[in-house]
Amino acid sequence: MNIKNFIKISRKIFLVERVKNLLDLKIEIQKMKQERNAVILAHNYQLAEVQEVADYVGDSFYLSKIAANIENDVIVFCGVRFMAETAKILSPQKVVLLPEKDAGCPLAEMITADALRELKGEYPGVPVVCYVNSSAEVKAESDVCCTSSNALKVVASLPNHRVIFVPDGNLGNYIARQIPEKELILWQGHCVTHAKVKPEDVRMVRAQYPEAKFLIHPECHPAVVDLGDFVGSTSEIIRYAEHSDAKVFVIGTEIGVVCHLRTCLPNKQFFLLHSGLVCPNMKKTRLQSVYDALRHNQHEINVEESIARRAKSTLDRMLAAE
Ligand code: CIZ
Repeated sequence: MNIKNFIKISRKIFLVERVKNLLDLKIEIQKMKQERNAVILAHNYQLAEVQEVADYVGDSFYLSKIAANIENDVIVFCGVRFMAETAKILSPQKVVLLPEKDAGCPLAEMITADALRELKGEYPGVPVVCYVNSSAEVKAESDVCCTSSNALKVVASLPNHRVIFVPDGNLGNYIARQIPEKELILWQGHCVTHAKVKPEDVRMVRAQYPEAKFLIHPECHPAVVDLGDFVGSTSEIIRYAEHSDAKVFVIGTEIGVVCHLRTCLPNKQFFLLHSGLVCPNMKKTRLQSVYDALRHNQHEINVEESIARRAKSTLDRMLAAE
């Protein structure tokens, strides 16, 4: 056998083995799930192999509502730490597992509770809206939480003229521009993945796909957001693509959404706006991590009681605003 054929056959064997492994893992995960009365929640940014075994796939708002209402004993949260923390705060009696313990969110880490307390000291009496991408401690220091799908509604519903918005400066800016009657005090944090997109990228890709609709996430820089045909959260982007008559879309958010759309809407075409739109933290969770989480009860998320109690009020106000 020549070397080329050898490589070809080895690659085939490797792929067959990998598919077999994935199938075996999927079967084992289903068994473990039943045994432990567990539910698997996966964020829209998770790998396809993880989304495929999940009972619910969506954005943090949708998944928070599920976590608050389901009856299972165990929640396996395939996402990043703040999401699993949110699930634990809303469902303290359940075991909440984060399959990859180092799956964090750099945006959430851009503000601490101490820094927020200091900011509140500069603006006494001004309410704080925190984006869901924040730690439990920051939520505990805030008045109401929001996600990208309800941020406008939450901020607009407050009677105050001034509102502190943390930690995403780009999302805050997007909201502020829609409600000029309010003054938003913005923390200048940002999502390091969405921040990679520059306006030149949008112009370049538009020239490549002039017929495409550009669907952009509000975590992108305002100059990028301004060039979109539609701006929305991951779920809103998915909904827009489902209902639009257009056939070609360029997606300005994490690649997981593109994978999801390509699977769900095979008759439409989806392109990623920028090759850097891959969240390394969201991609840490693999099928093997989900299996290990169920098998070895890892990694259990707990939130200190006094923080959880205050953070829950912040989250409950968001859920009640719906
Ligand atoms: O709300 C979420 O889950 C995030 C982080 C983004 C989105 O738009 O879904």
